[in-house]
Amino acid sequence: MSREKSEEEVNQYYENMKRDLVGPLWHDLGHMVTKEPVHDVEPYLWKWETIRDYALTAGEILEPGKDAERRVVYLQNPSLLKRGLVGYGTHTLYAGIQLLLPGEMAPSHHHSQTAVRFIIEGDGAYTAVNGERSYMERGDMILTPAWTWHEHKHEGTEPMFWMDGLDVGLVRTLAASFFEPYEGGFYPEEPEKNYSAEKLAGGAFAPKGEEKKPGYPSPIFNYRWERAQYELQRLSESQDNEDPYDAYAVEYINPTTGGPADSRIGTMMQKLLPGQDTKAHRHVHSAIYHVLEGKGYTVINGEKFEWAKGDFFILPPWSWHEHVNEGTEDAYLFSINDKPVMEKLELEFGETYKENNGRQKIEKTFEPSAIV
Ligand code: 1HN
Repeated sequence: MSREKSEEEVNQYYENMKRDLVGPLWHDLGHMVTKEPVHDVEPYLWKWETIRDYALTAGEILEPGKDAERRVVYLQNPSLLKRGLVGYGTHTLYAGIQLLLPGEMAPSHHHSQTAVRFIIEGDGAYTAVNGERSYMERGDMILTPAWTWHEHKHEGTEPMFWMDGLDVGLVRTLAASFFEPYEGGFYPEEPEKNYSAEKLAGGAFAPKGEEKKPGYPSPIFNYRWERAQYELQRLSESQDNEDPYDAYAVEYINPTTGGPADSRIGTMMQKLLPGQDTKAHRHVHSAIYHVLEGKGYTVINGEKFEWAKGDFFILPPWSWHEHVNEGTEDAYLFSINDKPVMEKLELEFGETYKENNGRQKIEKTFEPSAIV
């Protein structure tokens, strides 16, 4: 077949296409269907002291239930802010640090986002989920599944800090966000207190990667730190249980399904023994990490992110990463991820780093950079 158009006619053709909002796939296929995941999620790290100070100062400025729905300082990924995505840690996940002071209450509401909480500091406050109270202690992981009514109240004497993890970016992208306050402020209390934590022994965990069976929603709201720690202690007694990429790791599960505790946000706790390091791998799912205990670093795409107790960092999708415990004590890393969603959509995929015995070359060390 002969090509009969002059260069000028062809150029005009492309100009006309733009005007009529159609496009030539023969030019653009490579941008639409990339050979590998393309994203604009930067890795980043926040120091605990910085976030804690901002939260405490918020304690002097406003009160939940009076001036605000919740008193939370959220983590803002700088690369996503450039696209106007406010409150994004990764393209799918949000994390914020909530402060509740003694005597304060945060009123009941519900939303289509699913939420998990991880308790950082303090005790004597509870979250009520559909009226069932669960008192929060350091290291606990609490579920607030999408659409459940939830409120918080502090009956203790010291400031209480916890991390909220929600699938804000995912729900926004899918245009599926709904929010509603509870009329009357607080949901009627159910008689049982700490039911899920006490009657159901405070947790359900499985070695990372273990095969899962299908079933029903999780009856556990509060996955107790004591139980997670016990499980990790048991695993770390034998090197056979070591995961090459995540050290000793448990995923919080729904005991009735064997699947993830929350249906959209994955939750994991890793233990690294003093001096222990892992090999690098990468996967489609992204994560937000919180350092419960310890001191060390994570290498993300050749950049060293040094962390200590309380810090938070972003693991972007499809990024090489390995962890190192540099301290003399055990390190515990809690993380939330979007793996359950990727798995449900059959998009999850991973790869291991083959060179240099699985260790990346460190090219630079991360420094937080305030936006000016
Ligand atoms: C939320 O409901 C809570 O209930 C905290 O404590 C943070 C961030 C975005 C959307 C809903 C809470 C939140 C949130």
